[in-house]
Amino acid sequence: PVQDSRTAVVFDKRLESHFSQWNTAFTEIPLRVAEILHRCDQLNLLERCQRIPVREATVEEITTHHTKAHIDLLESTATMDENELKQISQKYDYIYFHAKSAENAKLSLGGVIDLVDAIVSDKVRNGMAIVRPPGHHAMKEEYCGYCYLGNVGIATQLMMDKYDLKRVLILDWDVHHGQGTQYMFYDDPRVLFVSIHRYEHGREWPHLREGDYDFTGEGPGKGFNINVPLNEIGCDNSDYLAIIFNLLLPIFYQFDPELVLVSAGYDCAIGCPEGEMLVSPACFAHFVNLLKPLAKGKLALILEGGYNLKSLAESSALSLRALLDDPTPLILPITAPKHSVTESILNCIKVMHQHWSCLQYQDFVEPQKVKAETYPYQGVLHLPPVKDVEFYTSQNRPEVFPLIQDCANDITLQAKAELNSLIERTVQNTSLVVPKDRLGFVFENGSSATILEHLRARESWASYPSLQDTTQHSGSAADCIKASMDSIFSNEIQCCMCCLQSECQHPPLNGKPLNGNSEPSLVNLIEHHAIDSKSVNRILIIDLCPDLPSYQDTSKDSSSMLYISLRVTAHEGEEPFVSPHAVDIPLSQGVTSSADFMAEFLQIVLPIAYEFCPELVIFKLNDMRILPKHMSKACLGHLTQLLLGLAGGRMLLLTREAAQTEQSSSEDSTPSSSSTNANSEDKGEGESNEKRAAETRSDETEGRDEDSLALELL
Ligand code: X5A
Ligand code: ZN
Repeated sequence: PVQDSRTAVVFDKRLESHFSQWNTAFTEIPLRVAEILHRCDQLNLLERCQRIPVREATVEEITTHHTKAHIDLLESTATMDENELKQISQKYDYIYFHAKSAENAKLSLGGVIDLVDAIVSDKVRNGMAIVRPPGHHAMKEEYCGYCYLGNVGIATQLMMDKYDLKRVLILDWDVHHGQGTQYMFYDDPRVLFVSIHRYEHGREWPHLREGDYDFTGEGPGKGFNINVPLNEIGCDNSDYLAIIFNLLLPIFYQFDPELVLVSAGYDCAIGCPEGEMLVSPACFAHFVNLLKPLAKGKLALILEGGYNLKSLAESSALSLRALLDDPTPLILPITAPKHSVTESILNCIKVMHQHWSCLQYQDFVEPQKVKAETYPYQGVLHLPPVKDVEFYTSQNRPEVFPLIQDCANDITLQAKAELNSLIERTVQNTSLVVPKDRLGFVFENGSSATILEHLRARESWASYPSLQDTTQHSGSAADCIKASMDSIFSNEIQCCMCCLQSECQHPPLNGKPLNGNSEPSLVNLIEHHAIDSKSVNRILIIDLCPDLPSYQDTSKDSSSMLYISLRVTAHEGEEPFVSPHAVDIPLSQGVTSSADFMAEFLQIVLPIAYEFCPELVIFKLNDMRILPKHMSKACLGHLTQLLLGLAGGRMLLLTREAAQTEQSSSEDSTPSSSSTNANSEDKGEGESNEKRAAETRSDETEGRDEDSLALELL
């Protein structure tokens, strides 16, 4: 591992010692972390990370959540004989004790604390704890569900105490409800706890009434606990992304966390018999990519569950790779979420809309009535449930996904083979080519030197070795665009910024020439240079339109192109234009803040883009000066970062140099009153996109030239 890497990993051989000696149904086994490490090593990821050593958590640390009796009992198991271990294990729900359990639990927690501390104190940017035992089911004085100590909850509490953090986001994507963490912060508004879990109206373990969507927190913490119950198995990428786009991301952006912790259980990944869900390993890289712009990139993934070794290892490795900023692997186009998932999203919006103004326009939503009798259990569960309710078995379970359904204990060999080949097929793109350089620049002939000077003035200039090379390509606007596409599709660079003088006519699909009549139009260029000559199948054009063009349907409708215009102003009474090839959404009041913009982007643009599944994204920024004064450049940085999740990160960013530089008059909407606060106040210098996005904010307040701001976006 390299010492100065900005991504940290935590792992330790000692965490492979405790296991269940009697009950092989307890699948929380040492091989889990061993397999993850093996896969990460195969992909050469560990050597690119900084390793943070594990150490045992102290009594003081542990008692921020647990009682002294809880630790004492745990520690006493270290010297118990087999019989005693067996007996005490039986007192708890889904727990085994081993002579090494106490040590492993303390090491796991200690490692998590040190990782999170390193991130908060800016020693590293982000990281992953590949540790066991997990922690999110551990309660104040009760071991539960393979968990002894509340790793994520305790780390959160300690960081809030030590660094006076005011907003921490915990996203628990483990397929089980993280009740231990939920209880810990149920009345604390500083912690936004979000759990997406298999629920089946209470039929799924741990069968808690408080795992449902209507448990939203209490007292000052009301609105800061979000449960997204999945009421059927077989939920896939589309279901999870629908939840993230429609419900979670808007809230995350409004919450504006200072730190993001993920209870990263991979038991929702395809093939895991606990979750019986279908999330593909590559999709976790997208989850990470969607979270990275938050909290200035301060993001820690902490391993919880995940019991199919193959998909656990692949999913974890791809998550780590996303932390390292490798291009996000392509996933299949998303489709409509399941009906039951839509229902859960709407129910969550209904109970959350009063707490989160970003959801308020969805006032009309009518939730499904909660039927009390569908909940088999009430209150907190202390012992394994008496099975007096109808549980799903392989016999009576609704037909959701036959293959996965077969993944129960009675799985046949053939079904197992089919399942494995399905996993194999979803394990895609791990050998995805990483371009030589991440970013290139081209300048149209005659561009003033201003942009270049601004770039050279930056400390981060040195981290772009491609700059000098690609500037040699400069020529006409068309030459620039062609050169960018060549470099991108030959994997020389991942994305490229084109600084043009010519106006890329809007809308591009009407075929107007780029610059007078001597150059082809943008759409012609794309058609000839990418779609025809490089057989690119789908290109997404996102056009940030400053003014009021009405969309003219093109003579050359091409299903290879989708054109989305983000209209920042609109004529009165103007209707949205939607065709298979174009989406033009004029906001009736015009965009007045980053909040409007993020709402439109997260809930309309991103889902459409993920359904379209482009192989190249063209982000057309136009003349930056015309953007409304309430939309911050930091917001643009976030959009860029989010769009980079598409098309394997292949992006062409077209920006037009302003004819004359003007002083920026932009002011952000005040964080407290705006419904989305996508801004960062950090002025730190760094290599991360998030950092650069953050920098745009400080530039803005300093009143730097508008055209230089465009360059911060990658
Ligand atoms: C951390 C975790 C699962 C307990 C399984 C209960 N625990 N069936 O995934
Ligand atoms: Zn789990």
